[in-house]
Amino acid sequence: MTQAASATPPTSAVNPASELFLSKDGARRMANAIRALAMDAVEAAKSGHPGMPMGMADVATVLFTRFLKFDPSDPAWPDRDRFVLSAGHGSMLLYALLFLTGYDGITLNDIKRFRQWGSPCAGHPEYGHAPGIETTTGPLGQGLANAVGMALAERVMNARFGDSLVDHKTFVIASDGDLMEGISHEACSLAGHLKLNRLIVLYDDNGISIDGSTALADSTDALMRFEAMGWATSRVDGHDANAIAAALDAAMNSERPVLIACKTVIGFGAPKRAGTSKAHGEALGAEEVAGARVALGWPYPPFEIPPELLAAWRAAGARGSHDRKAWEAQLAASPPTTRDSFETALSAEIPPSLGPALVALKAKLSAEKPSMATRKASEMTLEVVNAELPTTIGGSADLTGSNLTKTKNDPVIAPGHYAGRFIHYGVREHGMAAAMNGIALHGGLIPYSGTFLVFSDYCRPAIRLAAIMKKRVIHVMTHDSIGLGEDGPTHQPIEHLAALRAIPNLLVLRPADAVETAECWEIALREKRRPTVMALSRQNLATLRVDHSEANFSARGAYVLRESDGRAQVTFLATGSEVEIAVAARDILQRQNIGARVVSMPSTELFDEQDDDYRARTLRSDTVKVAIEAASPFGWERYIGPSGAFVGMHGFGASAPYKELYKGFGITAEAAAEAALARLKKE
Ligand SMILES: Cc1ncc(C[n+]2csc(CCOP(=O)(O)OP(=O)(O)O)c2C)c(N)n1
Repeated sequence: MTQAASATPPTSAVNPASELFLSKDGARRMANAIRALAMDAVEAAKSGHPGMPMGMADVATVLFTRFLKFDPSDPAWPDRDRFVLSAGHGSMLLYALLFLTGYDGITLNDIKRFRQWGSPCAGHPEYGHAPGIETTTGPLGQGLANAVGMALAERVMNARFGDSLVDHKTFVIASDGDLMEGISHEACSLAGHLKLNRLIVLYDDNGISIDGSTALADSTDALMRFEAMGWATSRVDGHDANAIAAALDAAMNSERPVLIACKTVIGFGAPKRAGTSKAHGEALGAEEVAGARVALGWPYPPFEIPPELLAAWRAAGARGSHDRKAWEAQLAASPPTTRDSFETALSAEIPPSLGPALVALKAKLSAEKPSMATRKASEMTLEVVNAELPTTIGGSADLTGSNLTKTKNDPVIAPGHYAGRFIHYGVREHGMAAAMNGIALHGGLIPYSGTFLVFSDYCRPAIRLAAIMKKRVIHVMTHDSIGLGEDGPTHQPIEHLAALRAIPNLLVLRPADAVETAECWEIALREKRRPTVMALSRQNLATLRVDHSEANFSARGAYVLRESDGRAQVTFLATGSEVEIAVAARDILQRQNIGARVVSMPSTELFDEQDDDYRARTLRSDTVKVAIEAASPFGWERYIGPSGAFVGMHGFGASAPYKELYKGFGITAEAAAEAALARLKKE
């Protein structure tokens, strides 16, 4: 660390440094500190994106020094404004801001190690790497859609807890690429509809993307587009601090979400590369960096920030401390019940009452043995869950009546009315999944929502990010196989379970009956550090767990549902709707005095996490294994081994009543029993 930057000036020494950022020239010099750090860090790493931070430095400086409500000494302050750098490739902008304003998590040394192993300054901002990084960005459009979820969560929490505890904004820096991505349409039209007026997007309108001018591929009038979606818009010179401040001032009291198109020059200051795509994503090179130093009037060596500028930045960082303390006093003075429920919501804990309530539901289901679709069982479970857990917030991408995610007393969230618990996301699966990530990131709420499992493909990029970020986001995905019937192959998921199981840190739960469904909900809600996809049937399924037990068997991922009578020779492994087929196949073999057992496997991930002994006892290597799942065989080899059999789908489905489909595709108890017998004969 250099001398100049290592010394954090004591607050007393920060003589009205704010003078500096209030003057146009001072703001430019402060912005140049961002520019210098960005180009030097990219230069040191020999990789990265200098253009965007250099272009948006003036905008970011105005935002962070004069508008954003934050306190680096308490980065998790619940009522802070959220800042999302949606154009995550410009990550050095964020790292520079976090360092300059005084967050502990990013040091100058970290910046010097930009993009290196172990540095929090990763290529793209990664949630959890350092305080102040509100979300993981990089896949364009995701951050913007996360921000919609954050802004919605803010309004919902505000409706619950009032202005004194929840009253903040969500700011976004988004690029041309963010706006070109389809997800921006989904998320931003929802934000416009819901009148999320505390969402303010600073659009880096530099007209450049990787291939060159954006005019190569796009001629949209972004302002007209956003106005049509119900946003307020304005246009400013993104290098004029006063104009930026005036636009932000106007945005602060908008009744609609706001898009401010900031006309900027990518790579501002770089003599040859500024304004060209050459500034976008590679180190500028020694000569260009030296030229930029001259053009910007920045005579300092790499990574050196002159003390008066650092002091001014730290003063900007210290601005929020007073508000934060006042907020803390307000929280302390709130009625104990309000404070309690606010803190409980933020703690993300599940109330102790939930366990017994779900056990009671399981007991009822085991006793009544309904024939019930697991989507219906999920609805029943949600009635219990939502009564115990005020923090859940449901929704559906226009399939509410199919997903059954709306419980009886869920009021709907509507424009200007945020005291509800259910979000009609519209036909916007991708926007929904990303907004759910934003809701989870905001804190205080547990988002769950629904679509058909086949449309998990439309949600996948956001689900993947939830998994990377380790956030509890629960996707209720119904119509989980050919069992949905007549809608045919476009709607019948085949490869989706395998594809979702391939995402690290994602739980895929496919319960076999109503009891397992209750168990799976409990698992998903207790998983504080990973998202869940719940794959649920459209068709009715028999209750197989008829002997009540308090224990959550599904939590082990797989368990023996039916033991064999006599010596076990065959193990059927199945998930979801195919477990009842496995039970029937077992009965066929048992009638022939062949000992067969059934393992229900609601989650391969949870099963893989069990100890060797449990897995060996469950799978039994001395038995022939037959897996039954109405989906792709991909991945089942590891459980059935080379001599096992798979009964399932080997291509796309078809349009017909579901019972005929199961017969037509050979997913029957008879076929499974025959597969087992054929394997036994070979032995
Ligand atoms: C979904 C997605 N597609 C592609 C990319 C690769 N990529 C990174 S930046 C970029 C476009 C750059 O243009 P713009 O968004 O205008 O950023 P700027 O050049 O202004 O920095 C692309 C295609 C990505 N990060 N995410």
